[in-house]
Amino acid sequence: MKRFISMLLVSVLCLSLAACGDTSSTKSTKNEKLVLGFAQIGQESGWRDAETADIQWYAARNTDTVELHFADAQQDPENQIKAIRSFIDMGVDVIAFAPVIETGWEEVLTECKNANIPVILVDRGIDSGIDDSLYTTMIASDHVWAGEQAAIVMKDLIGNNGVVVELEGTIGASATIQREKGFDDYIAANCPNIQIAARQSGDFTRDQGRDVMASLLASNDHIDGVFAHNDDMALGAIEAIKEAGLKPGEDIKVVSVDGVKSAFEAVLNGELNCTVECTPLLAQQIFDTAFALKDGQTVDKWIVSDDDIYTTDKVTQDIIDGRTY
Ligand code: GYE
Repeated sequence: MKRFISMLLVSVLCLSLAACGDTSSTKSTKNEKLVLGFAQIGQESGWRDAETADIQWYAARNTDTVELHFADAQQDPENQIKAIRSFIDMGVDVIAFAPVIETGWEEVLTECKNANIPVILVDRGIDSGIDDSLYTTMIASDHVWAGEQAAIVMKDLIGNNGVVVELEGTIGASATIQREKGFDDYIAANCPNIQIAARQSGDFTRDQGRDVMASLLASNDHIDGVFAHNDDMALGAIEAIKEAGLKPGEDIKVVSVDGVKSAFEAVLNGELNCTVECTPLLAQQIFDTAFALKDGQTVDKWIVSDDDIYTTDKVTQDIIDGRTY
């Protein structure tokens, strides 16, 4: 079984490498397969890797009906724009991408529209000021909801009183802006005795989560709670809290968003108090939607994920064992 899985992984890798290097036109010369161009953000988090694996795994299992062209933008929106332009040149049926940041997309999305190629935004949105006819649909979690849920849990954990710091994701990303809005608005409206003492970006990475938390611990006399905009930064913050001689989950409460397996393990061992789920398993919806769009069907403007909240009372070893990412 292990051997089978590793062979499949190799073929997924080959497929994605072949896809990256392929700039030839496929639509006009090939068959009735769905040709999808996907411009991924990068590999900043375990969550991102899970999303990529899910998409590539789906494509590898469905080579008879699907042709995936996958590009990794290495966290640079300019690389995503280049990838999207190369998908337009290839004449793909549908373009999907996870916008690194919210702004800067008008020009390239206008080019997609002029080429009659539907666009699916995946897991992050674009600035609401942009003409929304420039994309067809968005498949993503409700990040404002996640921020609000994190605030509600934090309020309960610290007894509606204390000092909280916030580890922000990538500056300018919708996931950052909306999680922060959900969290901050809830605290401002409901928790007059909770002070948000600092907000600093850890760019959704574990290393920066650890470094930023270490400096916040050094510059603040007392911290009751940390809200990390993703699990990787929370896991980094947990390391920093331990290095400072404190107990994460007890001395400092830790709440984050994503719900990856390593975060569940930290919830089970008491170091992380809660992770609000944001599912990265979007491949089925992405491809179903792309098939519908190729077929000329109309789809909802926002296909919202169904996510859950995982606190200590909810995470069991069985749940962890059942988590694939
Ligand atoms: O939470 C984070 C990732 O855009 C929803 O990006 C996604 C976020 C996710 O790097 O871990």
